[in-house]
Amino acid sequence: MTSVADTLLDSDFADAVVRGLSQPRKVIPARYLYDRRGSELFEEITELPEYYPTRTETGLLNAHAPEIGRIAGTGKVVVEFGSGSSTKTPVFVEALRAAAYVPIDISASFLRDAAARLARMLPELDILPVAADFTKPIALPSAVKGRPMIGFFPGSTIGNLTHAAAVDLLRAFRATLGGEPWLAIGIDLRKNPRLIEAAYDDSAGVTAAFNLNLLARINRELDGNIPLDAFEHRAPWNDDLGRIEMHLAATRDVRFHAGGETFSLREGETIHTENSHKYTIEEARLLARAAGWRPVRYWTDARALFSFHLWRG
Ligand code: AVJ
Repeated sequence: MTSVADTLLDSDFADAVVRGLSQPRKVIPARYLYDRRGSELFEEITELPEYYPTRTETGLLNAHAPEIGRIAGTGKVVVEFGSGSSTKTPVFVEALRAAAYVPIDISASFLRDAAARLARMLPELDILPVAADFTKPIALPSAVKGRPMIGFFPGSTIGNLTHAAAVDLLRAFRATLGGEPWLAIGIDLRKNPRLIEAAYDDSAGVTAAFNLNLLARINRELDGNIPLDAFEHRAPWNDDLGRIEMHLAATRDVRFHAGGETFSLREGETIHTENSHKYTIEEARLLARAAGWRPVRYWTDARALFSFHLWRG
């Protein structure tokens, strides 16, 4: 079933793909990896042995969510940006004794399922889902406007953005939340690049399938004829920019059409599909300040793989 929101997002997708594949260096914004299939594959990634972020962050939340509640105060509206399957949500909304929960996600169908699952787990909780691209300004449901808010942005999703775009997004969160908001945010840390590369190119090939699903999505939704066997997944660490990148590399010269246009790639040419920036603790705190947030506290695991921060607007 296609909702109004899905339809609007589809035309965005067509524009982004045609524009991105027309560049000298081909690129498609990472958020389009997360259609229903992509969101499912991402959930599988979070359980891979090599993918340390999710289980490390979950450990941090289990250990420290009550303390976050004590510092920020309970009874607030929890607004989750890019909620996905909302798996980290119960521990957070319970520790915060949330007055209401507003999950925001780009995948409308995934959002509906996740909200329904959460409603069964936490029947008392007032859940108000919003299907939207949170990189754009969002009007929150009128039922929660003007109430004290805490943003919840786990998973190091902030790492998808360049530093400049991250600052803009974190400023936009302050505007969306209004008043004197708090933000609880997970940020993946810089570490041995070999560990990071393994996390983004797992031995079971799930991350490769996640990346290649973007081409399958183009074929499905934009009437494309991309030969998937002419592309392979690559995940190189970019040390200058402090990020792991995902690319789809052509394994031979290839020509296809999509969204009513024709495109070609030479062997070895890539489509850049995602960045995942890694921060030091100091860089994470500078990011907060650059976006007008005040860092209040942070927590890391014993191996310093991942960090979770509490900021105040
Ligand atoms: C959802 C953006 C946090 O960067 O680790 C995982 C996405 N891509 N493996 C990340 C992702 C490939 C993930 N984020």
